[in-house]
Amino acid sequence: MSAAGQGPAAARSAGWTLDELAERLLERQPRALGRGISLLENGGRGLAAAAPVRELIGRIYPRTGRARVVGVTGPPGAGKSTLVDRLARRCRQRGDTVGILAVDPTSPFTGGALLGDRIRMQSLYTDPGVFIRSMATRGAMGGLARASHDAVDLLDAAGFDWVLVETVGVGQDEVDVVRSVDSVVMVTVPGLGDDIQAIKAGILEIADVFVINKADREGVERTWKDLQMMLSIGEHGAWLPPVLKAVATRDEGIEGLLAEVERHREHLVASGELAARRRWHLRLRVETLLKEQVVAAADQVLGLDREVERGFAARLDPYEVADRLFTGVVDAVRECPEGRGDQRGERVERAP
Ligand SMILES: Nc1nc2c(ncn2[C@@H]2O[C@H](COP(=O)(O)OP(=O)(O)O)[C@@H](O)[C@H]2O)c(=O)[nH]1
Ligand SMILES: [Mg+2]
Repeated sequence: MSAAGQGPAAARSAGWTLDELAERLLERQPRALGRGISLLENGGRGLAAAAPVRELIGRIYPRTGRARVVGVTGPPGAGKSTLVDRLARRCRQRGDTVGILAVDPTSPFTGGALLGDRIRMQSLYTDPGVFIRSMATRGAMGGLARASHDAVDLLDAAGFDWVLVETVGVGQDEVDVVRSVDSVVMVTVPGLGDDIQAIKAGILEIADVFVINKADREGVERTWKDLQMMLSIGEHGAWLPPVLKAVATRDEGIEGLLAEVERHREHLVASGELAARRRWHLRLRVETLLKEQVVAAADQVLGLDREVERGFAARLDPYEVADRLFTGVVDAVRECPEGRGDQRGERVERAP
């Protein structure tokens, strides 16, 4: 970690050093939260670019682990944002603070929805106990998941009692996003037969609570039965995911949903699965970072494009090209451990 007050340019451009940013974040200052998340979004990839993110996370990470982190996922238009809005209000009524991350370009939180929805949600924006931030789906593959995991850490460290993460349950990137949450709420609507097939493919295994929203529409019972059927044949451990009904726009079913989310949380704690899940999430994040680091290092040492070009021209197989790049990284670390920019290199033995 660098000396105090020596924050990198990204933080300094906001007029604050990294230390000042971290301090204000931990005080839950909205401006600092916004800046912090922008930093995570913009500067995460590569070796040099990752430095500010790494330093920021290093400062705030010791304060994480307290928040109840809930993911709300499902197809576009299912009512996720409306549900998140209602859940947040419930939490506020109990005196709890709420951080909301909308990883969804069509979210009313990000201005993508009907005017009425947006106006209704505006009262949350003016509540100092609520912080709302949308994260863009732009950027490189996998980058969104990393940035959103880091952002959850940030809100957690800032001391929000709840962190609600809204995400569209479609692509792998979105599935990865919910791998930072303790409980996954899967939202569906009546009559989406094909949709349930899609759910089956990816999200079913990771959903802890199902909500059939828009229960004011026809076909609720049918969808309810379909889901129950799927769950009865599916694999699940000690926790059988409940299937609830809600009409988010009328605030119906929200208390029940919150109760099930809390019951799930209690189950996670009592069974020891909360720790197991968090350990698993840490593993996935470490793996992702490690891959990024190795790729970035290979690019720095030998040049990824150059080696691929060379391999292509010489008709080398992909294993050969990858081996050469990897060996290049290993050799570079052996020859110049100080070049890694930290003390860990000292333990790397020099090549004979
Ligand atoms: N009829 C009905 N409409 C709803 C319900 N919940 C949300 N909606 C509407 O469905 C639309 C999409 O909701 P939104 O929360 O933006 O869905 P998201 O894309 O999943 O976040 C909005 O116009 C909501 O007002 C519900 O329970 N019943
Ligand atoms: Mg939405």
